Amino acid sequence: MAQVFIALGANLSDPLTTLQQAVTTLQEHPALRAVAVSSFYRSKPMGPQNQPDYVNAVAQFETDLSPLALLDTMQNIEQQYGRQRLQHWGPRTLDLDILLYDQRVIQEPRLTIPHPGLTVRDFVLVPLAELAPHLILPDGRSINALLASMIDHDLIKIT
Ligand code: ROI
Repeated sequence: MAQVFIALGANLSDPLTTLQQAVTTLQEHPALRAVAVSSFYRSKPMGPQNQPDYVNAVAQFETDLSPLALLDTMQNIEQQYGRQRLQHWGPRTLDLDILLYDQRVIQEPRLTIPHPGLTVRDFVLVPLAELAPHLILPDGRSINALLASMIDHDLIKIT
């Protein structure tokens, strides 16, 4: 089974409830075995500032799905929650990003793993470090070194 980390984010129509429900949907999915879920955090929008604050979390699973089948599964769940891609880097009902799939490096038109935002987004690194404090990325960098290089965390733990 592959070890995978999924980032969850939402900033429209009660994002905390959306994220809690999305975690349940993932945990109950027959192709995923739930391992752990991080705390939930409120974060300032990265990108355009004229949108609501986000709620973010990271969840860890084991799965036999291939990376692309896992991506399809995540996109199906996003659709189920009414995800609309209205504008690039704009607000979203639910965003599910595959951060890591074992130590695989994947560069395909539909899928880049590790997720390119992972190393620069505090709202991903902080919850990921909660679950995997000793994690080393495929390129050899440690999550601790990445966290230390972030100047301030504009994050508030909410649950
Ligand atoms: N900003 C925050 N704080 N959290 C997100 O999940 C998030 N997702 C995005 C963009 C628009 C880049 N900004 C975000 O896709």
